[in-house]
Amino acid sequence: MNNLQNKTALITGATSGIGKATAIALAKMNVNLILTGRRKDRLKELKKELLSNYDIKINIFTLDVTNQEEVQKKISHSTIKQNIDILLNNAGLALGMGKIDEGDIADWEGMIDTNIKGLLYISRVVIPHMRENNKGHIINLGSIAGEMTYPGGNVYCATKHAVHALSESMNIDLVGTNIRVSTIAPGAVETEFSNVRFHGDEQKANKVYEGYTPLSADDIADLIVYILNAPDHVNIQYAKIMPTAQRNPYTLHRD
Ligand code: NDP
Ligand code: 8X3
Repeated sequence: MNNLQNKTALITGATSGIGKATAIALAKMNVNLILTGRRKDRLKELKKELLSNYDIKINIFTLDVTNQEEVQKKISHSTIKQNIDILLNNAGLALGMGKIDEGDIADWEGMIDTNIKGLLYISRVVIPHMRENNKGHIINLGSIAGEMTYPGGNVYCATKHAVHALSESMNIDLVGTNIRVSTIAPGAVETEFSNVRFHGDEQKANKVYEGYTPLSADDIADLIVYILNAPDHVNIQYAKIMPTAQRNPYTLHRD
């Protein structure tokens, strides 16, 4: 069953990891794509790859979700905003793992600006059109860090707690419409996430995934497609997905 055929999805952070894997998975379902992120070369490469394999429409443009003016200008373009059936609020990052009294203020601001404010800026532009059309599906990338904090997780965990709260709020504020809102809360997924968190320190990043099989970006994309493809009367509001080796942020079995 493919309920997604010919729909259009806007993905933030489509240049890597979960966003990129979901773009590929949705292309396979015949979904037209609006792919965004800051790295233009990666967007171009992905568009080329997808167009050579799938008969869909793809629009790409660079977008920094922390820049409210840019978000407003680029997403407000009428041909873009009127056609969005699916919004994947995926762009996000962790920066650093310092204790609360040692944290880098620029890192804190980067996480708050991207994970909370960026998600809000995009949603504020897209949701009014979904309401006008009385249809749509918003998927927000939360995390197990949005349920439970862990040492050094402080501000990142706070931003993901905020994402969970905003997702719940979206569902409440959109009651009476056909717009569905889903939060995905993954455990460890091997992407560029840890390289970004440790500011490019490969050794530290690789250690995060040592001794067990982490989730892959494709595992999350599969879940996202399942949630989006559910019949219109089914709203999967919250989905937590973990590697089998991990049961919560602290409880992780390494060989
Ligand atoms: P990646 O680092 O692989 O991908 C992050 C994506 O976000 C990139 O495409 C990046 O694109 C984009 N991005 C970052 N900052 C901005 C910005 N200011 N404006 C626009 N795009 C931005 O990590 P993941 O795929 O793992 O992360 C995706 C989401 O999943 C994040 O919200 C993360 O918090 C969440 N998550 C990840 C988990 C994990 O273990 N990996 C677990 C739970 C949740 P570009 O740099 O080109 O702008
Ligand atoms: C990413 C998962 O546990 O590193 O959100 O915070 S974790």
